[in-house]
Amino acid sequence: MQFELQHTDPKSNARAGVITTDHGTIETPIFMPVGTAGSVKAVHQRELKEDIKAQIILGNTYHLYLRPGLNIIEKAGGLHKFNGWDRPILTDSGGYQVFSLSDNRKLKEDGAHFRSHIDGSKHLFTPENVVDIQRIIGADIIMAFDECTPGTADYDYAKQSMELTHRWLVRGLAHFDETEPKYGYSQAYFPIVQGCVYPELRKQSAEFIAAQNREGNAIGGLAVGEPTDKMYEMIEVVNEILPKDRPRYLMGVGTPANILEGIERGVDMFDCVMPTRNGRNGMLFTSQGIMNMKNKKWKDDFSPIDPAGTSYVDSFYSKAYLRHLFHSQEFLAMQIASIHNLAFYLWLAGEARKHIIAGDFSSWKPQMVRQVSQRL
Ligand code: PRF
Repeated sequence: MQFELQHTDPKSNARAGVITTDHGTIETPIFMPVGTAGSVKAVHQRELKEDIKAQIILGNTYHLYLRPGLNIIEKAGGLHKFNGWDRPILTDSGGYQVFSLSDNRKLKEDGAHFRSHIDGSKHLFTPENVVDIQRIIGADIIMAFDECTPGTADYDYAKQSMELTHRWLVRGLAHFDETEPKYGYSQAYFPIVQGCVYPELRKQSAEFIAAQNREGNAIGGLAVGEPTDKMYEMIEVVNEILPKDRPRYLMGVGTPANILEGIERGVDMFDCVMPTRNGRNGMLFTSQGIMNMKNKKWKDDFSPIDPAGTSYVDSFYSKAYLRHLFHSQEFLAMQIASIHNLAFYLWLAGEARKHIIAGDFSSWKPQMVRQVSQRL
């Protein structure tokens, strides 16, 4: 994997670059749709490519390991072959999902012990075996095994948790460096900064992560219950330290406004379930603001879903029709909303990139933050 930094905004830390992987290039800043179980929910791969213009998608170690299981994925020749997505894939390492989904989880020095949320079976994730699993899945970008410290943790807990994440990182990296990709293309390993809302811990963690000198770096443990301005402050502290010539990935963030604020502070990659999960619930993000499609207000509004939208669903379907689909609990409602929201998120990252390159990001961003945050 390579990263070429193309432009830096003169008035902020926003950057435009290109990541090159063996499955193709990614223009940054980028939003990565979440495909937890190897599928971006309610969206075909063809729509992901042609309508949404996704350049990379996410998969989850936790879900894929439990179901369909590694035998099937390896037999298929990796996740790209299994799901038909031939562009880059990044997989999260499982630690975060163990904590949000599994039953009976316990963190110990060796790793995370847990029971499957599907059938109650017992499992252990370690920094080493999540490398093996992500090698078998065949992700282009493999994530380190970390503990995502809750945003409300006290200093002592946050410090111990960060130190555990660092010890796990050293083990994971050693194992990564002594193992090989399975399918002939290369895989990168991104370490993850933790440290909760404590600037001195974030600094320590960013220094530790930067010293590993990997192809890219991630910022974890944000958007997990801390105030939004704390999140922005922590991104600033960390990005002071993370190397400028490597991509920076802010995990699990966020709203359209969060993404623009992250870009301004030097983040290159984002993922979030919001466009798909909230979309399936009737929430549409647009360049003019946020719409709840279940609202009575749209019942006889036959105008296009989003006249400024870039995907075909935006002009093909009306607001009134989409509202009707949601009220009738039609599957098509979720498909339309997911395609629209993802296309909008990709458009927003692409516009940010254009404005960084044009040199007017700093004047474009504040008015865009206002627009995308309005309730329509
Ligand atoms: N760690 C990992 N995955 C994550 C996070 C994290 O801290 C977050 C936090 N926003 C989302 N996904 N491994």
